[in-house]
Amino acid sequence: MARKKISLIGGGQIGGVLAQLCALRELGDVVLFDIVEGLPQGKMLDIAEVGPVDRYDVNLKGTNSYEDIKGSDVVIVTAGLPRKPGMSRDDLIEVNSKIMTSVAEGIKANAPNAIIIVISNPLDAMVTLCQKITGFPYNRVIGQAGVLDSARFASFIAWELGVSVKDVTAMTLGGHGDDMVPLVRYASVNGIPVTELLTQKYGAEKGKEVMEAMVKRTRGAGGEVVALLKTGSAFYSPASSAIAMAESILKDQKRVLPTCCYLQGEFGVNGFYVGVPAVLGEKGVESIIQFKLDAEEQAMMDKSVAAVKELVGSMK
Ligand code: TXD
Repeated sequence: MARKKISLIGGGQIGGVLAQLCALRELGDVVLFDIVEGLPQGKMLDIAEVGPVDRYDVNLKGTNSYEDIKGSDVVIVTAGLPRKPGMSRDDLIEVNSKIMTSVAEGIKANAPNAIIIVISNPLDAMVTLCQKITGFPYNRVIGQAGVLDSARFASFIAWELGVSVKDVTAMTLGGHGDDMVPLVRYASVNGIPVTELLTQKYGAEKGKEVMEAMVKRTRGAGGEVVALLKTGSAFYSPASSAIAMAESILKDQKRVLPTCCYLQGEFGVNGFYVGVPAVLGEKGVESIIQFKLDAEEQAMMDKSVAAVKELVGSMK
């Protein structure tokens, strides 16, 4: 089997962790691109020099030239500014739209067959723009938000119940904003409903309150990290989340992961990128998994989608 090639556009905080994770998992050869001279070269040299310790054997290259991304199977985009305390993701739209425009042009010209995973914020708008400019089919341009938002939700549940994070499944749908939709009804500990476990622990009323607090914390979890770091936003967790998606694509695993996908009628949404469960394989999004939302969930989804529409509409 030919070696896979992964290109990472943006060599900042998330880009560096992405490169290291690709190497540690030997997902393929890795190119790290940034406009800052020396930054991607320095990071890749640093990561390459520890191959003998971590025992990975992949080619790692830092570059300021888009030519080097030729032949990429997967391109992950983190180029763009992160939030500072007090900022919403949407505050980044103007500056990051300009960056995304040049990035998408670079990918289109040099890696026309790649599958693109966008991480840059505001996520739903940046994926939309990236697809528009590249003109790539929708199944090959997707965004990472849901894997991370879901992992945050699952973490809070595990900590609350005192059980292993390995045994909790939880999922969020919708946009990557404060109106995202954590799916309370389907959160489980190895299949046992979390709502039931919370009722056992606290009684029905207090159990509901505890769940509501976790939903609220999930929605604000990115901001919680920003407020602590003060100089940027989360980077380990978004990197690991995008790697789970990239790995499913590169190895054709067909994992079902919450993914920012272009919807054409699914969940009642038409013509917008929104987070939904998708099967990720060698073709990118191979299918979108639909199921019936109850009235409350649908109302939350509608609100989240409305926010995405407004955000996308605000792009010049
Ligand atoms: O889950 C998610 N989707 C996210 C998204 C979770 C957390 C943070 N998320 C967003 O990712 C965040 O709001 C930012 O928009 C991106 C990247 O975050 P990161 O923390 O990696 O930001 P850095 O460290 O500032 O890195 C950005 C890099 C930096 O090295 C710049 O020089 C580079 O982007 N940059 C460019 N690269 C290529 N081309 C252009 N034009 C360019 N402009 C800046």
